[in-house]
Amino acid sequence: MSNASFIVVANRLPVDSVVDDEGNRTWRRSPGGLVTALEPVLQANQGTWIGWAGVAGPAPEPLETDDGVTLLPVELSEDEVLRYYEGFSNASLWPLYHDAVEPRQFRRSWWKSYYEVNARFADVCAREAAQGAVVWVQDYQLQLVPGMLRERRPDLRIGFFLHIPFPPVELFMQLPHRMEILKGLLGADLVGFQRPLAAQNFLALTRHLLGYRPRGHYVTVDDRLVRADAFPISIDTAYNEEVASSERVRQRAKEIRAELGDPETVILGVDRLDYTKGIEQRLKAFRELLEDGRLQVPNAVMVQVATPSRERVEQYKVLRERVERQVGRINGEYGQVGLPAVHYLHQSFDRFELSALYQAADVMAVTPLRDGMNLVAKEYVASRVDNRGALVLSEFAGAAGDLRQAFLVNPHDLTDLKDGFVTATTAPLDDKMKRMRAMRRYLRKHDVSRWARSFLTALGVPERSAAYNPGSPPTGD
Ligand code: ADQ
Repeated sequence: MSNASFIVVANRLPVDSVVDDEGNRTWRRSPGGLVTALEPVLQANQGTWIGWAGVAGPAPEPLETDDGVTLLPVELSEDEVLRYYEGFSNASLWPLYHDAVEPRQFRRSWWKSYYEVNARFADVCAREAAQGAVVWVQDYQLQLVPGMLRERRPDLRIGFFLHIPFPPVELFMQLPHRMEILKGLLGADLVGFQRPLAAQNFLALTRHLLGYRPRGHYVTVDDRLVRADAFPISIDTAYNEEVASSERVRQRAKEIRAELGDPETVILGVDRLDYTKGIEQRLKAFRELLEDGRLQVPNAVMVQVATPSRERVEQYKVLRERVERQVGRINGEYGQVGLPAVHYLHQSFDRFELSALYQAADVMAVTPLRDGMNLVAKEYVASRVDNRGALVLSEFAGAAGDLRQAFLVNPHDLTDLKDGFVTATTAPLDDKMKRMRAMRRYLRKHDVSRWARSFLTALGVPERSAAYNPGSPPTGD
């Protein structure tokens, strides 16, 4: 047994293993909200992050960062990437948990691989954890880990956080091996969700499937109390504001507007190219608005950034083709020479370019059919240091529970979606600024470090979480 007192277990490490031109293996940091949130706790405890390094084949050697954090890669074979990750995680669980907005697929070989990979993560963690350590397991790819870990190490304090929605009972019941998944999650002391409704769905399921009697946020499992509650994730607000305030970003935002032909209205979408994000519905709404003459090119243009995602999964290939065909059709019908109606970018950008895009956008369209939270909505608000711009936000994004002053729409209702765009475009400036100010205030208070702190405090980690040291181990095994 090793001596890690704080462990994060996630499908991916916060770094990618890459092979450079000379064939040497190096690490590339992949900065993200989760890393920012967890870094202080990991550093204070000389913690360990367990995850896949992003390339199939034997796991690279563990890496110790300058801050004393250990990154521990877990091996995934090519076949496991196909079955555990692309299969069960992304073609079975992902669509089902997002209200089955696309049909889910089930294959028995995918489940077997999901089970085996989860067991591997649990084994590595059980080996690394110090007596009484705190373990925080992340997301839908690892739902069996809490249960497997508890079997191996009952002395641990285990938290689990689901980044995506948790479906209502009727939908969850479709899932083969539903019982194992539910029991896997119940291995945790604390199961965290983005929204209160998700926690309620989960607790209702323990009653429905297992005959338990949840009370408030708690359910008793054997002689343990498991808490299920909402912890809406957020962003590093101060960092987003800092980037947005830089001269470089301000200049670039002006440039972008000029490059777009200085239109009156720039509507922006920034999403992973995923069918849950409602990109097709958004494009359809924009096309109909042009058709109806309620918006006109070149006064109004749309920029759609669609980050490449899960490109080997069939549904994602089909989606890309459909979106690109749709963009082509809109530009064919409504574009002018040198002035397309939709600027489509299938690329990743750095924080500066994204921030400049946010600042260049009069209307930000965040209209997923279903989304756990949606950080793009929050990044847009935090980046509007000028208090301008308007956020059109889907009621089905977890973010709608936090950003209440957004222009809320139902993306399943095309008329409502179109009206939302027009209202956001034409609302008086003082109304828009009032909304933006209120949302910015909210995000200043509710940032990602508060999210991590509140989860860890609920898990029993003392309030001074960044300097947390678990002291004397609780009794257990
Ligand atoms: P995602 O589905 O990936 O996350 P989201 O919350 O919107 O969705 O986060 C996307 C992130 O990627 C944002 O930080 C955004 O800035 C970045 N990004 C998007 N396009 C980019 C581009 N072209 N270049 C560079 N960066 C880009 C899942 C859940 C969400 C939940 C998060 C966190 O599906 O609902 O909010 O986890 O819990």
